[in-house]
Amino acid sequence: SNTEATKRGALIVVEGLDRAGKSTQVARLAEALEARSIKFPERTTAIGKMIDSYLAQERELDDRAIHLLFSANRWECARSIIEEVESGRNVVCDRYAFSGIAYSCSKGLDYEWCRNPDIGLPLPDLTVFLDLDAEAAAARGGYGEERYEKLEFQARVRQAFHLVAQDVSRHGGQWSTVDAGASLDRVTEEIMEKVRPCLDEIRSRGSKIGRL
Ligand code: ADP
Ligand code: FDM
Ligand code: MG
Repeated sequence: SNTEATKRGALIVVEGLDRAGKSTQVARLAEALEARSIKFPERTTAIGKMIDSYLAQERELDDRAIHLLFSANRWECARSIIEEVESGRNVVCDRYAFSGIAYSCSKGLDYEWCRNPDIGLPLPDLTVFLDLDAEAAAARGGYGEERYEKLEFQARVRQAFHLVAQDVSRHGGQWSTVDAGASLDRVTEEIMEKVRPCLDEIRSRGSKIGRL
C-alpha cells in the first residue's frame, strides 16, 4: 500500500560509560535491524580530528570549546541521519547528545548550558542506557590512555547520566536502562525487548522523526 512505501526507519541510540558494552551491542543491534550504525564522536571529519586529538590528550581545549565541538560534530551528521531514517532505514548510534551532557556536566559545566547546543538535533526514538558501575567497567580490561578514562571521573559521569535520564523522560523522550553487568547475550536480549515495541510503534503510527 501507499503507507507501506513511506514508512520511516527508527533512530536508536546506545549510551553508557566507557566499557559498558556499547560498541559490541551496537554492532549486534545494527545487524539485527539491518541498520546503518554510526558512532559519536565521528572522528574522520575536520571537527572529529580536533576532538580525537583532544581525547588522545595531544591538545588542550577550553571545556566549553570542546563541548561545542562535540555538538557541532553531531550537527554535521544530522542531515544524513534524517535522510537515512526518512528513506526507511534504521540508524543505530553509539553515543549521542546524552554523552555530551553527561561528560561536560561532570566537569562542572551548567546542565542547561550543556543541553542547549544540541536542541533541534534528530530525536532518538529510543535511547538504551547500558548501566554499569564504574568499578565493574574498569575491571573489563582496564582503561586506556584517553582523557576521561579514570575511575573517579567515570563514577561522576554515571551519576550525570542518571540526571540526563530523568530530564529526557521529562521532555517526553524514550529512555530505557539496561543492566550492562549481565552476560553479552542477556544484554542483547534485553535491548531487543525494548527495541521491538519501539519499531512496532513507529510502523503503526508512521510519525515524523522528532527533534531534541
Ligand atoms: P564500550 O563501547 O561501551 O566502551 P565495548 O563494547 O568496547 O564497550 O566493550 C568493552 C569490553 O568489555 C570489551 O572487551 C568487551 O568484550 C567487554 N564486554 C562487553 N560487554 C560485556 C558483558 N556484557 N560482559 C562482559 N564483558 C563485556
Ligand atoms: N564524549 C563523547 C564527550 O565527552 N562528549 C560527547 O558529546 C561525546 C559523543 O568522548 F570519553 C566522550 C565520551 C568518551 C569519548 O569515547 C569517546 P569512545 O570510546 O569513542 O566512545
Ligand atoms: Mg566503544
